[in-house]
Amino acid sequence: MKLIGSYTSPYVRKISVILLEKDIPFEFVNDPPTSAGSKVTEFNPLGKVPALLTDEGEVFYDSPIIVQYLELLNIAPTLLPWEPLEALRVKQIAALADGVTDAAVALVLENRRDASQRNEQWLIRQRGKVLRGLDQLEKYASEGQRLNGESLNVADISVACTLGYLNFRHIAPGWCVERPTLIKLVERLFARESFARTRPS
Ligand SMILES: N[C@@H](CCC(=O)N[C@@H](CS)C(=O)NCC(=O)O)C(=O)O
Repeated sequence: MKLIGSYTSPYVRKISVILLEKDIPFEFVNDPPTSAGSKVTEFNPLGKVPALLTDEGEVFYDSPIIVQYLELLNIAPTLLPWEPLEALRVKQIAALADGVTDAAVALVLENRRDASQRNEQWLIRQRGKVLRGLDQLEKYASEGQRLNGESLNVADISVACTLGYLNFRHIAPGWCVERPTLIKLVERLFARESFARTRPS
């Protein structure tokens, strides 16, 4: 199995963490999609990473689809509840975390533009998504059921990758203020080998 990605992408990190947690052997192909000569479009017409190439030659993208594929392999530990509606609720939290990442990526890209060309309304809109998303994630984490529960799941991994990305790119640097449960969650997860081995440098 090959994981096509880049070391700094939080979506790619999510898949790497899941592969490591499940102890599935894989080859990491570092191919930042925006670099000259990238071959990512050969695997994903959208030109985005992650893309997963199976040993049978099939390609899966984007990250929630890859997560679903890896769960279908029935390799322990299972990272979604067995009951379909409960699994959907966990996936919704993972989607919320991905949405916060999407907004954070949009902020990073907009901030790279010349200050005179930045769209302030757009920046405010993206910051709103990040902050409201984090507030909702803090609520889920405090409930301790579908996020921050007893056994590791896809929502935990997605949220930790999102928060790792916020730290890495210095987006919403005060996110931990008044979000104590999220802090505890990421401290616990960042201590795992799967997260230590995939930390963006
Ligand atoms: N929804 C996608 C998002 C993937 C994504 O946006 N990846 C970024 C890297 S962080 C990318 O490949 N960007 C290149 C581009 O948008 O052309 C997923 O979950 O896989």
